[in-house]
Amino acid sequence: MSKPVVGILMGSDSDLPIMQEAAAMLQEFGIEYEMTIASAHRTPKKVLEYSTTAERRGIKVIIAGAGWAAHLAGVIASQTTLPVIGVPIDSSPLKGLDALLATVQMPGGVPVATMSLGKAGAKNAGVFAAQIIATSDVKIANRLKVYRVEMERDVEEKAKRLMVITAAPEIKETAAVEPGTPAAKKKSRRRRWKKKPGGSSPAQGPTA
Ligand code: AIR
Repeated sequence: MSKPVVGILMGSDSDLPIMQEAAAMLQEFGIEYEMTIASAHRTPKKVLEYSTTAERRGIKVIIAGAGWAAHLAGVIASQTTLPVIGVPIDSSPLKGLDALLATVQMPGGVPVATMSLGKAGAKNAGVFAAQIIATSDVKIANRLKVYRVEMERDVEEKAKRLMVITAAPEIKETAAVEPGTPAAKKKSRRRRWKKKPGGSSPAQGPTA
C-alpha cells in the first residue's frame, strides 16, 4: 500500500457519516487517504501538529469538515500552503449556516476551498481533491473523465425511464411501487410532469 496523499480531518466523530462521503470518492478514484478527528477548539495542538507536518509526510491535499463554529479548515489553512478543502457540516441548531459562514468567509490571503453543506459537500470535496491530484497524475485525470461520462450516462438512463413511465400509465403503476426505483422515490413529484396539449410525449420539464 502506498502512502496517503489526502488527509481527511473532522471536528468530531459525529461528523463521520458525512465525511465518509469524501473517503468513498477517494476510494473510487484509487487515491490513498488518511482520516482522523481533530478539533480547532478541543484539540488545537493536534490540529497544529497535523497542519505543520502534513506536507513533509507526502500529503498533497487536506479536506477538513466541521460543524457549528467551524474554524478547523481555516486554522489548518493558516499553518500550511497545501490546498485545504472545507466541508461545512449541518450539525447545529442553525442547520449549518454557522459552519458555512465560518468556513467560507476567510479573510484575503489564506484561502479555503469551501464546498456545499453536508453530504454533497463531502462528496464534492473527494472529487475536488481528486481533481487537484489529477493535475500531476494522468491516471487519476483519466479516471475523472470516466466518472463524468458514467454520471452523464446515469442521468440519461433515468431520463429515459421517466419518459417511459410518464408516457404509459399502465407501466407507471407497476414501476412506481418498485421500492428504491427513482419512480418510487419521485412518485409525488412525477405528477407535476404533464403531457403537452394534444401530444403523446411528456413536456420537457416540471410544470410548477
Ligand atoms: N466542532 C468540534 N470542535 C470544534 C467544532 N466546531 C464541531 C464538530 C461537530 C460539532 O462541533 O465538527 O460538527 C458537534 O460536535 P460533537 O462532538 O458535540 O458532536
